[in-house]
Amino acid sequence: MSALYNPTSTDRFTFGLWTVGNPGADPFGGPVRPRISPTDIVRGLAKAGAYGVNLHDNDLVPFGASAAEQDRIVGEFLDVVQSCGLVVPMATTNLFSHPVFRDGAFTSSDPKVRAFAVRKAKRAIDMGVEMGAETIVFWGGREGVETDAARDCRDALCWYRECVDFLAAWTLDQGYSLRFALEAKPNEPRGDLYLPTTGHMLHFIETLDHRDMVGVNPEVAHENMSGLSMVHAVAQAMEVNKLFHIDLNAQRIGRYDQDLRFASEDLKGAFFLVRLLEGSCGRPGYSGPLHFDAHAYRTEDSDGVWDFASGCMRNYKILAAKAAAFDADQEVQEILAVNHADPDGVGVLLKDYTREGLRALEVLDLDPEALAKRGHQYERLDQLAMEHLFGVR
Ligand code: DIG
Ligand code: MN
Ligand code: MN
Repeated sequence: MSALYNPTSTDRFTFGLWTVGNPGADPFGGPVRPRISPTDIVRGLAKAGAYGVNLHDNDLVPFGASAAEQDRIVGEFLDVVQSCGLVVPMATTNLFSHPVFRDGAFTSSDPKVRAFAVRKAKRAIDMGVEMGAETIVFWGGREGVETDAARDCRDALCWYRECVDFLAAWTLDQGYSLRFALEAKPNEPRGDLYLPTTGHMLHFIETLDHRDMVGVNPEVAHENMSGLSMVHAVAQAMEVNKLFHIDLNAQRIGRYDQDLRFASEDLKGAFFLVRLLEGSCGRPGYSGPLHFDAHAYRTEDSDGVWDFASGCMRNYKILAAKAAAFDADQEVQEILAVNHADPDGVGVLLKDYTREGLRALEVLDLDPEALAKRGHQYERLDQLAMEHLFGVR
């Protein structure tokens, strides 16, 4: 394989402890690989060329550990992170594994469970700050129902908002300069999860007290699971400056959350996503960590796990090079220029309403039959993208 696409720490690639540390268990079978310790994961990621490592609180510190135990574990971990030259850009809280959260954490009908969840999240945020994290992700893996008889969804949303607002206010009160990134998922492990897509999250954020410090963490698999476009979800978040983090992986439509190696499915979707993140058509890209929330096939042994990690990073770099070549392609630029042309300056009429603009709009010579006859050369344009992807252009 060409060394041209070997990752380096300047590429901002990160992995969660739970990704390369995934032992391969699934609902139908137990683990197939020996567990890797967090410190060995850090060493392996550094060797693989990653920039950073992320974690849930309980990926590192056992549930219910004492403060002294947590301090010891975190201290040892940070020593290795620093000696390996990695960083911890993101931290998150596991509010989905322990049975206490079986009917939700922030949306549990039991206020004592909600209080416990907020207290656990506070402790995880403190730990994240100690590690230098700049972003706290919240994935509401248990925030949902199997039956809507359980509670009114409006109550759930109200409790969700209360908990996020409380944690945001506490974070500011602590003087932490953190941002929260909310991660959507349409279902699994609950029958229906609240706030199932990035679009839902973007609206929810606008209802929060401290909305400026809250953004989204879209995941490829989670948008694709509901048949939606990750490219459009990310673009909508970027347009309003709310892409605070991103979970990169791959997914086949109509299946459980596969969390596959990045770009190993829907290659064209991954291509246009990387093109968006790298900046295209003169627009700025995304400058945050490129996080792979994915894991190796259950068929893989321990060596295969590192093949998986390398493949995630290499695929991103290969697609970034192909996206740059596509945007530099003279024929691509010509087709886009023709399609976006506005020789009569009509577009500006619709930017801001004025009565003068209205009068100009009313007298425009707009012939729908003639407009309907225009071809767009999208078949040629998409074929050009495909030929860049095939490596024949
Ligand atoms: C699942 O896609 C979620 C959890 O793994 C974690 O809370 C979050 C972090 O990226 N993604
Ligand atoms: Mn996932
Ligand atoms: Mn995720």
